[in-house]
Amino acid sequence: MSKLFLDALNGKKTDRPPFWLMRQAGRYLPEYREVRKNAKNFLNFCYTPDLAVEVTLQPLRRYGMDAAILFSDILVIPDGLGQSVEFREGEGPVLEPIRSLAGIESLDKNRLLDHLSPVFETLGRLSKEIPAETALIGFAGAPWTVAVYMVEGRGGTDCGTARSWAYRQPEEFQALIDLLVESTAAYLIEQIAHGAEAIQLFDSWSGVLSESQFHRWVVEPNKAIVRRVKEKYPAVPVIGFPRQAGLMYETFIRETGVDAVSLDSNVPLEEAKALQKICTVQGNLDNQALVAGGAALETETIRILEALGEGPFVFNLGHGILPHTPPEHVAWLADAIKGSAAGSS
Ligand code: 1CP
Repeated sequence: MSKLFLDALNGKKTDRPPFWLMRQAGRYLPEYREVRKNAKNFLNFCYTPDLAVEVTLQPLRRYGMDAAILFSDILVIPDGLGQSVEFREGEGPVLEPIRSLAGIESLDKNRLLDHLSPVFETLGRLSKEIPAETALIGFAGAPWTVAVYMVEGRGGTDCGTARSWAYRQPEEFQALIDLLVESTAAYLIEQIAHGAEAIQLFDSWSGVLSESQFHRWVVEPNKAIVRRVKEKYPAVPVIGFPRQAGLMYETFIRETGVDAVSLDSNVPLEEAKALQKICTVQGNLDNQALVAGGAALETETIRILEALGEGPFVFNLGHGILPHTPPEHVAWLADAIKGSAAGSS
């Protein structure tokens, strides 16, 4: 059976745009909060296939998205490499920061895939449990974004420690990025072997870099991972997400070889339309419009569908769904997209 989401990623124009939402599993859903209440340790939650399968399926049951995304986190890679990673309530992730070559050398890539085997089990089970028309997305953080967390030790910074290290000691920083390229490619290849049908690489902090640094730490590592994954699985589409890359989006698409690009909400729709001529685009509803609902949500949704709906296009947000998003606004959005088939009014 052909899957709408995979058709769009393969550059086909579809009768209506397929959709899924970044962070579609999460705290805005009461049934997620219920599961999370009994799973205090977030990483253990990610490594428990029964729970990870259940919360991956929750948004599909309500809204029938065209794709399921594996429930996990980008920080399972540093955890799998042996860095200390903890998720604290109300604070987000906290890591023991790595700021020297010795720190990089203390990481052990040989334990990674064994450590992450529960994730592969989750994918194997999901590929059997999701509806036949739904695609399964695997993912990882891209090296720059994961390195930012590894070096800064937490989120919510201006990435200054990582940016400064990358300028002062580029060979050292390169060693960290190289380790992440290798680990991430191996991890994604294993995800595909266990049932992932498409891959998204999240480079959430790519927007803080200058042109030269963007090229070295975002374009080159994403390109290297795409090449390795495609060597093994040429037919599996890869979505790049160099968030807030602005004028660098086009270079990113042309140089990395991604099949699709996820656009943040700052990208003008005219520009998104131009990018659609070189690859499938995904995005880019403002997550605050989804919180607001009503006329604001309707206007924004229609603008996007009118500009990009002819495809190849995947409807999504510009960044993850916010925890205080009313579930009924998501229901309205799902209906609006499903009702937007070419020719229907
Ligand atoms: O229940 C909770 O309190 C945990 C909240 C949560 C969730 C639901 C975190 C902590 N991670 C996740 C799941 C997650 N993370 C998914 C699952 C699939 C889905 O989309 O439904 C995915 C794809 C991610 C990816 C992720 N984690 C990114 C990249 C995308 C983005 O939002 O930019 C990043 C940057 C993270 C780090 C992270 N994990 C969790 C938090 C609170 C953060 C952000 C911390 C910060 O502000 O820097």
